[in-house]
Amino acid sequence: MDVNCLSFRLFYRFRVLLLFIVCSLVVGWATSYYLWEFQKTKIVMEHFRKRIVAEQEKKTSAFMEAPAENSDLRVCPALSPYLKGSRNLSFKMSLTLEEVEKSNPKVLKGHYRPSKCRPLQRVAILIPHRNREKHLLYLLDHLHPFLQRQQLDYAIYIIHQAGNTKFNRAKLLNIGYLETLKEEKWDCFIFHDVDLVPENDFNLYLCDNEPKHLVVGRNATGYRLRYSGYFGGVTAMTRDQFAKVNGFSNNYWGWGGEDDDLRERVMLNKMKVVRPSPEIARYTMIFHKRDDGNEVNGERMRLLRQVARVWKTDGLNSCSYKLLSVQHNPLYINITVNISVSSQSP
Ligand code: UD2
Ligand code: MN
Repeated sequence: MDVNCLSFRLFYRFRVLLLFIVCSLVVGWATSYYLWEFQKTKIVMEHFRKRIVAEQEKKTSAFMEAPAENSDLRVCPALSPYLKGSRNLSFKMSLTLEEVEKSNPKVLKGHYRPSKCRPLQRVAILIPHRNREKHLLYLLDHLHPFLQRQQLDYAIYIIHQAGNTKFNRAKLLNIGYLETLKEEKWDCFIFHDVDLVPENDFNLYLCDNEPKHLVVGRNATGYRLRYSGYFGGVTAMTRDQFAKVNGFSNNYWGWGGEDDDLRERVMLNKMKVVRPSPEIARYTMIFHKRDDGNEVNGERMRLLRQVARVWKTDGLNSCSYKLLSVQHNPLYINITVNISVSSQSP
């Protein structure tokens, strides 16, 4: 073998060795990166878990007057063992109500209660609605499994505004509160937009010692709080907290202002708004345009200036409407109402 050939072979082996070392380094780096990311996720989840358990245990005492039935069962843990954390949501165009019903066999007439433990709060989810059937379907598809993983005793109510007159989100939610209390003595109310889907099941649909705002961030606003007093989208108030502020105002027709009005009422009653941490309180808002019949309310600024003067006489105690029907569907209870100005209390 001549010298040239020998040096070529050595050089070739050296290059193979070098390639091998580079590949090993890359594979090693990638593996350790993924292990580190995995470890980090585990640490973050554990951090959430500890913090929420501590917070929830502190609040539990306020709800020790537990529901009478199933009283032989132990109280559900402060944090359900079934939680999965943050998830990427997807919305299937072809989804049908039958499919969602099939995948939630334990929900009966819109209601679910865990069989293995006893939750300390009974939670009514109230959703104001008109002409948003697809959004409702997507929300039901995500919310039912989400709430079951949280081991809640809950029911989903849709408060449906009949007719084409201006939409009134706040009044529909007042009606939801009044009508659902005729069915059961709910402890906690979640006022919920139909198009907001929670991304992280550590965002507990339970009430606190103070009114709770559950939407810190959403996809459309870069997951940042829109402004410091923001109280829109999804909020949780106990039966007593909501009664204390006399509910929402009934006078906000069309888009905007009613959420700020509720916050004013909370402040006037010496309560404060609490929020879960921003990593948890994240939502996807299903894209939509402004609906016909929900045009911006030009009166909202004027109304907001008079909250302190009118809150005691405008709210739950002055909410007049005509109840048209209450239907118990498999996945939700549908309450249809006529709230046009001329309608009267039932
Ligand atoms: C914001 C608030 C919302 C409310 C509203 C002003 C967030 C995330 N949400 O929502 O809580 O304060 O501003 O009023 O900041 N709806 C129907 N049919 C209609 C119109 C409205 O079902 O024709 C219901 C539905 O549940 C919807 C909600 O009312 O999610 C709020 O209306 P929007 O989604 O049009 O208003 P948006 O997204 O600006
Ligand atoms: Mn919306």
